[in-house]
Amino acid sequence: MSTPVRHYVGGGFDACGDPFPLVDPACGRTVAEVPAASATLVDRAVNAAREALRGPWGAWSPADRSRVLHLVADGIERRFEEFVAAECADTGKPRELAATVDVPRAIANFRAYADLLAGRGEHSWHTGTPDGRGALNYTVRKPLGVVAVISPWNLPLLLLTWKVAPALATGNTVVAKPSELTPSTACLLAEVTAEAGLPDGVFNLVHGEGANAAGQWLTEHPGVDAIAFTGESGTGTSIMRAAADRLAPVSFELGGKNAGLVFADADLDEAVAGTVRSAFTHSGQVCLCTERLYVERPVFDEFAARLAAETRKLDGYGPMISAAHRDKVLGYLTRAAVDGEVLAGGGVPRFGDDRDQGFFVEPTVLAGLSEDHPVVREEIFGPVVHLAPFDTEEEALALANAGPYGLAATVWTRDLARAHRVAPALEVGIAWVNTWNLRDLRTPFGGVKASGIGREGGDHSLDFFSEPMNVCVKL
Ligand code: NAD
Ligand code: 6OD
Repeated sequence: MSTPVRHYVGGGFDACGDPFPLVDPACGRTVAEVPAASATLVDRAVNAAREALRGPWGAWSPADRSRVLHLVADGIERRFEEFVAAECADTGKPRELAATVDVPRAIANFRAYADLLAGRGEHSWHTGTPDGRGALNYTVRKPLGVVAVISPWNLPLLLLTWKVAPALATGNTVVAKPSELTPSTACLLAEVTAEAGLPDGVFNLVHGEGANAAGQWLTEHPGVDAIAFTGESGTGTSIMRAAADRLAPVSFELGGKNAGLVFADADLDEAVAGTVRSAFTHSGQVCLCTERLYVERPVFDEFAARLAAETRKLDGYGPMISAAHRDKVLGYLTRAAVDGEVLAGGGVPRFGDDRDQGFFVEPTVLAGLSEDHPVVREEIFGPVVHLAPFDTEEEALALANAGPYGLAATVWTRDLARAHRVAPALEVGIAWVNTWNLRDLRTPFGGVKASGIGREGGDHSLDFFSEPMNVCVKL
């Protein structure tokens, strides 16, 4: 590992706290120790962040902040390989994924918000009043204050920076708590923020678990003004309770059970290749991954056979994040094998090397389960997709829109009118047509129903992390 796991509070690194093991999911070995922050350390971090709001940072102009965000991006770029190595070590993901998605997106997150901020400024003007009396109104955008950023283990750096960059862009200070399973790239990020010249206390980092630990202490802390969280929907509920007492605003990106729709007129080559990506990228451990695929009946058998064949060819994939998560995914597969049909995968691969002690699960295609089966209803967050046929567009929409989640969906069709009819009728935050996970960072990102609260991305993030205030001057 490239850097020891340490807290970063008020500009100083610190490894205090009871250590817990950091396990390499690709081989099951403990590779390092992570210090668990005490409640006192969390308190220190929040106080350092509060203090920094009153320091020079509070007087930095948007242009100054934009410049420092670019310097952070430069710093990640300079240490690109260290970031890639740390992300792969913590998650077990293939190098190619970290080097083409996670780390480039972290850089892009800082650059995108630096550029947006520079273009947008912090004042807007409105003159005149409806009744014709003279007044000059202007709106000032102010930071919320101390923001807690709590992130999960699947895309650790990408998802942390997705919130940290706009929070800093808008002048807040941050206390971040990455997942206890993947703390390393956050430590590198702390080093880079210091190298970039971010004043002490503007970015703080504490490690530890969530419930009854650093995560909970942070969200319950009266000095935290807002909470930006990505993770499970159930955790969102707990955090919302913690925030409710002091009415702290929350932005939540939560779980999903994403559906895909393949119409008979789709380009099946594209739909099969696209579904392999959408179901099995990072072994299904991306919140946007397709776990339910509905295929129009005339092409169902052909599609299922081709998807299963392509799935069997997959190799070089990464493990589940932990033994516990592997066991959870395998539990679903055991039930699916009894109640339905396994078209590809379904078990644990054997490699004949170290990886046999890791937490791998085969990419798996299932069919034949009822819509109320737990495999079809619950988020699995593993390399598992279930196929079912449909007969009409209305039925396809009803199937896709069922269930408690509403994060993302894919539609595969060559019929333009159908695409524009079906995509907006999906109850999700983002629908892709003939593609998956094609991202423009200026667009709204988030979920409906149990998949989230609020939207991030572009101006949506800058709006969440700042508060507009109106000043009215009578002329
Ligand atoms: P998780 O909710 O278990 O943990 C996420 C973070 O919250 C971790 O840092 C954890 O320590 C912390 N945490 C846990 N309990 C807490 C509590 N009571 N108070 C405060 N903090 C607490 O999620 P995970 O297992 O790390 O991530 C997988 C989940 O995240 C899946 O459900 C996935 O769909 C979701 N996810 C959603 C998105 C999105 O954009 N919608 C993106 C990535 C992951
Ligand atoms: O692309 C993004 O901005 C984003 N937040 C992706 C989330 C992926 C979930 O695992």
